[in-house]
Amino acid sequence: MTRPAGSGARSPDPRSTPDPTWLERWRRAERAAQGVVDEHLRAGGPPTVAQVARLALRCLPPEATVLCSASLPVRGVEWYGPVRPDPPRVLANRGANGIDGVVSTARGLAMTGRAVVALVGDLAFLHDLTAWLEPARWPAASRNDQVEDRLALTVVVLDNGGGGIFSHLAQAEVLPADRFEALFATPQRQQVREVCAGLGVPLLEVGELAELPDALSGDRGRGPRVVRVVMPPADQERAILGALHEQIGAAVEAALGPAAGGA
Ligand SMILES: Cc1ncc(C[n+]2csc(CCOP(=O)(O)OP(=O)(O)O)c2C)c(N)n1
Repeated sequence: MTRPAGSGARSPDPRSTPDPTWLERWRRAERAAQGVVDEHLRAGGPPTVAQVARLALRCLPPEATVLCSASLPVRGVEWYGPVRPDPPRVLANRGANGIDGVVSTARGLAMTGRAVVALVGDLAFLHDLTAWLEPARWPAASRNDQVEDRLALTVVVLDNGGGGIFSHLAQAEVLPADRFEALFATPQRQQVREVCAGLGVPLLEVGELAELPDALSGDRGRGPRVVRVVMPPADQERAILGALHEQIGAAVEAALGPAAGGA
């Protein structure tokens, strides 16, 4: 950046004038925000992506690997995941955030011997059904049922009946409901359950958040399985999360006090 000619003024070196309150203020803001999300976790009601992500990442052991799918699951983990000193490893597919191939990625990770928990939306799950067909297609001679039986793979399907992310985007505001559903939300009915039954994939259904920790810990390492979390309709969840964001903002402002705006 060029200085005005002849001004001779030097902007202060930010490193030489540290604000002693800066770090403490960030910490206060962080504690306030985390407190609100913790309260939300205890709030009950239909499970939100914030609750599922926070609770899953809180109760999984450090040696677990979590694979996050687009679109709400990865946001849930990024925005509401707990802060802990020994977090599980969190991965997501690179690229244009496709919803394709997520279950296959999870299966590949599990085949390296890791305990893998994949958090996926219902459309992402339905987009990659061949991930479940693969072992059945292998000829008997090359199939290794022992490996398959030992896979510690849990695919958690956050089933909000279609592409929930789109309820958070502009098209939800401007399109009539039926057009929005047909073009973006693309809800599907009961398909996760039916597909699991058809493919012989063990399925556990979770209707209450409190059931999630047990669902994640049970039977790990006994072959791939699906945990379907029944989520509220996306527009209902959007309203809950909108209120949560407002509460976070208010708590952070209160924690920082009146000087916050000028700093
Ligand atoms: C291969 C591919 N097709 C389409 C999209 C566009 N897309 C982004 S998010 C999304 C909906 C995902 O729905 P779901 O997996 O149920 O997750 P949710 O939005 O409910 O979290 C779609 C279709 C994409 N990212 N990748």
